[in-house]
Amino acid sequence: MANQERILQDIEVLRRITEPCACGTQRPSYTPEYRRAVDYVKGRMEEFGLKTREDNAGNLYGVLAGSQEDAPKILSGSHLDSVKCSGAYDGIAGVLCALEAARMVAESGRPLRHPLEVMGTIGEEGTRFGQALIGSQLVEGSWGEAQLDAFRGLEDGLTLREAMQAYGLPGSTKGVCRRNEQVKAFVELHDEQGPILENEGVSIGVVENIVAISWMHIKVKGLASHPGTIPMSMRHDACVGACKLICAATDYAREHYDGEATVTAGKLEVFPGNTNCIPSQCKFTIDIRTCNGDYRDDLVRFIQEKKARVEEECRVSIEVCEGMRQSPTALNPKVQQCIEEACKKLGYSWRRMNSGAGHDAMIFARIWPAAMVFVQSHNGLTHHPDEYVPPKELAKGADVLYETFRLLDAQPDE
Ligand code: HGY
Ligand code: MN
Ligand code: MN
Repeated sequence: MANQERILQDIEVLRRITEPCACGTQRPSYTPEYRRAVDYVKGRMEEFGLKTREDNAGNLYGVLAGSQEDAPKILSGSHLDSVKCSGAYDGIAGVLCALEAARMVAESGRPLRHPLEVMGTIGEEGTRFGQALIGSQLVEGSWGEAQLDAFRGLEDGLTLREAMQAYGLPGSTKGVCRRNEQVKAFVELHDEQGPILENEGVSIGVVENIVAISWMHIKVKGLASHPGTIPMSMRHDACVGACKLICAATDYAREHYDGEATVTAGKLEVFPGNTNCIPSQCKFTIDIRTCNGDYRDDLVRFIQEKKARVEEECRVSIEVCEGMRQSPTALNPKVQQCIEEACKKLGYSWRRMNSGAGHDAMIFARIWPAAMVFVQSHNGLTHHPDEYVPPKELAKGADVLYETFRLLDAQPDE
């Protein structure tokens, strides 16, 4: 069985590897703090005989050799970067539980036939560049050299290539893409980041689908003026325009898709930002999530149409750009079946469910048989310093990964 103390020890060390922030953990990609986290996990991998390497994107791999060297690989892991003011489990739990399962294989004296690779992906959250799932999309191959020059840090303006080079990488995608390799399965463990498992008293979530995601970047332009001299009917208030569009989009989603889709304005910047100045510009983001691609498209359409009405009503101009666009992803039924069998063998309660959060598995599912294991999130909290997975539930997740690897390993390769 998993050694929960080992996992917890690693969780607590990584919790403290953070850049200065208002609260919680903050570890953007390609930063000195990210480097320290990778070095720590690398060291823990090597303690148990995993052969470690980092690819040119900064993804970390720890490989436990199998008895049949040329067998397709089993990969498992998640991301090591975080959102701002994050908790200590998002992404990390998946890397550490995969590592614990690998340690269990190493300690069992019964090597798998298939090589087992523990992954720590980079750039999953989009915190630094406003583009998410960077490491996994460079491995999957839909992103490459072009993105290294196209993406710029939201705060420092460095291109992705420059940030990679400053981090000590060559600044090239050479050797990163693995889409043509023989992979048996990619299994990602993650905390559910919602309340369902805990509320139902169920330990494991077997994920069937991951939501479609659209990130809209919206800029409202008005006219800066004095707040005391311009009558309400003569203004070009960029902030009022932004708020009208945000409220219209969220009202529409609640009215038509409550429980099926979500619309969230997570970032909002008002310029010039003086109390005594009518804002001339307001930039904000809208995050759209739903397992139904048609609902997503309808919400994007609604925002585009509402923009025109708000422009007229508020006498502003509005630019709407759909930055990230991910399709809904159905995960691999056979690998899901293995996870269920593992739960039954262990006597752990489980249920099928969808993921409202995006994950690297949604990218790897394009090229490999991919599936996900959810463990409980206490009070459904995440992207929050108080994020918490009860230790015994975390250990159960590692046990399920271990048994899933054994079941996958016993299957003949196609
Ligand atoms: O945005 C997400 O769903 C994840 O936290 N990257
Ligand atoms: Mn996250
Ligand atoms: Mn995550």
